[in-house]
Amino acid sequence: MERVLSGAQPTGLIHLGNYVGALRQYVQLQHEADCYFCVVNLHALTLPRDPQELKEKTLDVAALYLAIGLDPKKATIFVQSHVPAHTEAAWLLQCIARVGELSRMVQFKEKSKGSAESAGVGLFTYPVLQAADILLYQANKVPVGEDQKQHLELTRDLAERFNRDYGEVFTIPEPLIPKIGARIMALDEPTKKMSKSAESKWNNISIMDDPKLIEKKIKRAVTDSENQVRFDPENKPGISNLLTIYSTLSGISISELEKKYDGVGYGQFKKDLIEVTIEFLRPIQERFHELRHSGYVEEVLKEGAERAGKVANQTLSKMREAMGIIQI
Ligand code: AQP
Repeated sequence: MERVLSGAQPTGLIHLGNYVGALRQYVQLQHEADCYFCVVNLHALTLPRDPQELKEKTLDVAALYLAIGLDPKKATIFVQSHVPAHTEAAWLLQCIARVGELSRMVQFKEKSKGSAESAGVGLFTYPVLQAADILLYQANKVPVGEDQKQHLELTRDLAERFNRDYGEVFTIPEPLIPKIGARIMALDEPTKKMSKSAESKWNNISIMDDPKLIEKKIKRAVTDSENQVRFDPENKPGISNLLTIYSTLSGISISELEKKYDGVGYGQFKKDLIEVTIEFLRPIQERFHELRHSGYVEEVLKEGAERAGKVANQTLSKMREAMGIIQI
């Protein structure tokens, strides 16, 4: 059976981009593969965070995993920091990673705002921790959005280098990037990706947004002056982005939607998309509220950490052995 590993950072509430690009795949994959899904809270420390908020958001994201349909009987759900093997494996991999390859990471350039001098070291080395997250589970497949493609390539390079220099320890993972929705764009600036940590609240739709806010956000979403519902990401990024969201949430293909709204205009299209989004999120939000403070999330995470720890420690032990780290 194939092994799958992926995770989301508790840097805010999951948004539709996270869902469409990655988490939607988690739900499907849990029926087909041996899946490990973590809340990568150590990654969230790469930029300054309020400690209390980080704790809450870690549990929020775990509760959202369950609310979107992840079943702890089928998939192992855990928090990254609960499996200490991740940080040790990251150190071992840092010793074979190169400054040059990490300097080429686009996300580092973006998040450090071009100023490497004042950027945190954790922000610089975080793709290596991400490689450790993946490689410890011998994952064959990693469901992610398009923004993670470069980090996955680095993970593969590190795994291949380790296997070559120290002997075969790691499975070489492949990214699973969806054909549609791999990069959901910001509603207010559709040439940039939708992001949790965006400054403007009009950037994204959080899975927990209430109907009124969803309505406001979609009404304000940037389109163009053509008033023609047509999928053309280059010339019509705003409307194409909304079509992608509409299609993935409703299950109606983009070409059918184009036909449906031919000659109808943006007003009706947005009105229907508001309805589709509210109805799609309603059961997820209800389930989130049922679970979040019930004690169940913590139970799932405890059991998940035990299960994940067993697999991770086996690989870590092989890494230590291969690198000459004495074990007693
Ligand atoms: N806009 C997006 N479209 C499609 N997929 C996306 N993902 C993120 N943004 C989009 C995918 O969601 C998964 C979890 O992401 P993450 O928590 O690792 O955060 P991120 O990739 O750094 O992006 P965010 O959500 O915008 O967070 P911040 O603002 O904190 O950086 C990943 O598989 C990612 O590819």
